[in-house]
Amino acid sequence: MKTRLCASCHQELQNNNEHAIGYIPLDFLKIERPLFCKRCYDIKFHNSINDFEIDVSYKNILQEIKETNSLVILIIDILNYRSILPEYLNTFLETNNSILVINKIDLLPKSIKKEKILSFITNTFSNFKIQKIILTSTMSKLNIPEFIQTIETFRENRDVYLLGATNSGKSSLINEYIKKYTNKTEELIATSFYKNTTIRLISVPLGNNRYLYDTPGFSSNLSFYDFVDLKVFRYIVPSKEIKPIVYQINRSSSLLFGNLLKLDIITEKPLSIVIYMANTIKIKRAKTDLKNETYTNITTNQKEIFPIMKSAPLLSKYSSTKFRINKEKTDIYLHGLGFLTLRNGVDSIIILNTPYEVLIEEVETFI
Ligand SMILES: Nc1nc2c(ncn2[C@@H]2O[C@H](COP(=O)(O)OP(=O)(O)OP(=O)(O)O)[C@@H](O)[C@H]2O)c(=O)[nH]1
Ligand SMILES: [Mg+2]
Repeated sequence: MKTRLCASCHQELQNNNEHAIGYIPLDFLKIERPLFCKRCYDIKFHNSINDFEIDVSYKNILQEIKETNSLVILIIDILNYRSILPEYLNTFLETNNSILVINKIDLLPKSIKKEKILSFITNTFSNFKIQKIILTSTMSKLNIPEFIQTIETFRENRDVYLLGATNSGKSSLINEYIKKYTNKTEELIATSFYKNTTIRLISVPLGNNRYLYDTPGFSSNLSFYDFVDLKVFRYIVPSKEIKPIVYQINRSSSLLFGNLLKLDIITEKPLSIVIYMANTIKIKRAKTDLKNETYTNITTNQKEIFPIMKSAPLLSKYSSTKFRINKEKTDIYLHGLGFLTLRNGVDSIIILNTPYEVLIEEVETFI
């Protein structure tokens, strides 16, 4: 039988091993129209995903990029901005010209000015060789023509690679590019609200034997994205514009965000805390000194708290990050979960307890 490729992930279709990539039931292989492997079919039509190992080495991809002098476009999810910087990429960015695309801008409240986001990102990446920064959204179609034009302008007859953390929107952005040149929806790459959707390199022909490459997203091990399971993942990534929630805190207390975050606030005077996170996360006030058992009971038994990672360790094993607030307005960014703005909290102490060692940092304000 002749070799056929999945129309979405471009993997060779096979019907020998149901647990390997490219699997398709035999009967489908006989059909003479574009076909999807079972994994892509399930992603596209059932919104469900089969976990497979990522099938590439980033070191090899970066080596290939260097050798071919290809154009690199880094896709950054605005809610997970530092996750593009695993160690090896860090060194790469210091020496190679790249373009930064800050995607999912539609998730931020409209009141946040684009200029502020741009200046925040420009400062954050000021040590790297960046040729251009674009803010995009494939949802609200923000700057999509500019994104496509940037590829055309900067590629100079070279290959182009889109790199970035998982779920940043690489495949969705490439689909915007494909849509400009074809109206065949079956050629679009599979995307999903899960992590690790793309598991191998996918090449889109640009003509003249040049290609636009979609790559599997990488893990940085500093984001909630890298630690939570697929079920919880889809609830911590907002699906629409975040509606900030304001809490007034008058005395020492805690806020529980599912069992992903216990926020202890030690305050002398009233403090206002604005929470920018997926509105699917249910927050509950609680006492600060919870015993393991009480915390476990609250986070397993109560319907008003969500989402819950079943495999989370005991509360006493959570990692804690402490901030003493010394400004009238302070922004704290929790990678992959969202951010907080604290107002009037000078001298308050904030302790963020999480089941995983994620990166939590005070950032230059962009709100
Ligand atoms: N709100 C919003 N969601 C987006 C945007 N771009 C992509 N998404 C969604 O984000 C999710 C991930 O998109 P993908 O294109 O699959 O992301 P990816 O970077 O290819 O992910 P991996 O293949 O896992 O590395 C999907 O549910 C997309 O619909 C955007 O601009 N705004
Ligand atoms: Mg992808």
